[in-house]
Amino acid sequence: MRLHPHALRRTALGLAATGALLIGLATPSALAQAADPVLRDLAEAKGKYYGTAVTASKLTGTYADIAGSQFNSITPGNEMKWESVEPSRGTYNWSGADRIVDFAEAHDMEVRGHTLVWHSQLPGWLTNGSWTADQLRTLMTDHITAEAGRYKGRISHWDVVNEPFNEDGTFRQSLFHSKLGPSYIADALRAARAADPDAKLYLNDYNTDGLGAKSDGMYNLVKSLKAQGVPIDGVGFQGHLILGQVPSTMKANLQRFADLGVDVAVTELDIRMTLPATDAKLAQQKADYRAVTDACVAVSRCKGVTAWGFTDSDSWIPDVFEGQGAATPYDENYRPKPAYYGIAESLGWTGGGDPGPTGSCTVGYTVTSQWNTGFTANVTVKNTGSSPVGGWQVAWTYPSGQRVTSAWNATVTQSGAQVTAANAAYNGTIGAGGSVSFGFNGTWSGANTAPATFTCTTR
Ligand code: G2I
Repeated sequence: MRLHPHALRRTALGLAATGALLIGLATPSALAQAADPVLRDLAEAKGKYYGTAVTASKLTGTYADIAGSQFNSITPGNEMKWESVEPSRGTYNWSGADRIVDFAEAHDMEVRGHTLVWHSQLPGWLTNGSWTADQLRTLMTDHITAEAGRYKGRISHWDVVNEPFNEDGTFRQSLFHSKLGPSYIADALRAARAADPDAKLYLNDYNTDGLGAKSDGMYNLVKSLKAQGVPIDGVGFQGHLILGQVPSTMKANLQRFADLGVDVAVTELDIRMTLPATDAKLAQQKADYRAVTDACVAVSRCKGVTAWGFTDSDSWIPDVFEGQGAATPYDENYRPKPAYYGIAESLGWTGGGDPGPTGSCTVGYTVTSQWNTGFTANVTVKNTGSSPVGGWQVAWTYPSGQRVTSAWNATVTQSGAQVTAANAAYNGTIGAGGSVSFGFNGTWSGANTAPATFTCTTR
């Protein structure tokens, strides 16, 4: 097994601390290859950061190794939201947020605080209360003082106000806007500046990535805040994008904000596709990740890019968009996807391009037993190429509502009718002409028709 020096260093530290057995590390397919680029080093050489959102509870093992070795900025996916930190009034829970900030410091990463004022993921006691405008303003500024104050000096950037706009560029009628009017934004920024004078204060929104009405709304707001001397340091462009639809005006849009005298950043990048992921879609996604990173590289006030989760196993997309996913730079088994190499190439990596598919494979699918509502199936993956492969992925669509319930010898995920199976840590390698099998139990009703076609990809 070859490991990148970063991965090796951090893994060795983990070992010393836990006394874990070496065999626990024997997961070659789950880790980057020695020749793979290190995104944080490439970004730093360009004067930028490359970041990821994370889930605090997952920060162990390979997930933590990759987060800490590949990225130099981190954003809590949910742990700093108001409902997370103050679930009942006056009762604070900082455990998830603390864990992420501590992890960042241990791995020399910046922290993007997310988020102080947002219409969503608010605690019930706040949304169900009936408040006067003065009471609500005080609750909001006290919340900012408590949270930004707690992490004072440890947060490089705060998303102070998140998603203040409607699609047409008018203000969203959030709890805050409807009670306080647009002045809540300036009040929030002033409170954040007072609580943590060194943090860069951002407004953040989605569908503002290219030129358009919503981006115009943000532009006019920032211009007027600057004119009034309100503390505003930057604008975040979330970048929740669809395959093949990176706005062609993204660079021009980032640049016009920079020209107002604020920093910019891509704060929540993911690029979703209809499953299953095919080689052609993954190649398009690589071009898309590269284009977004290019836009940031081309704008000197663009501080960095953050992926909204670095692995497909930790992404909000399949939960919200039925049948879509594969939106991040690493697959569910922590293998870098073409998108990862697209980012690296944009950041100046000249390692020779991504390894790409290294072979071809075929799939055999057999239902080995079936009963009233359940069945067991066996799937064989054969490497039909002339050289060994280091990993494989198989996908199919169920024609009659079948659901996979539990699998062995592969990691199987299902979104709607789409099923994706990837090798386990121990059976990614298949010699030329060789094959491996995995199995699963599923449910069916009416008919248990086998999938018509399979896609099979290898690395
Ligand atoms: O929705 C995508 C992002 C849009 N911009 C703001 C971000 O803060 C937002 O992040 C997502 C998280 O990635 C999700 O993980 O925000 C979602 C909520 O709006 C998060 O989803 C929630 C689920 O809806 C809850 O059921 C779950 O309890 O995550 C919670 C914690 O896992």
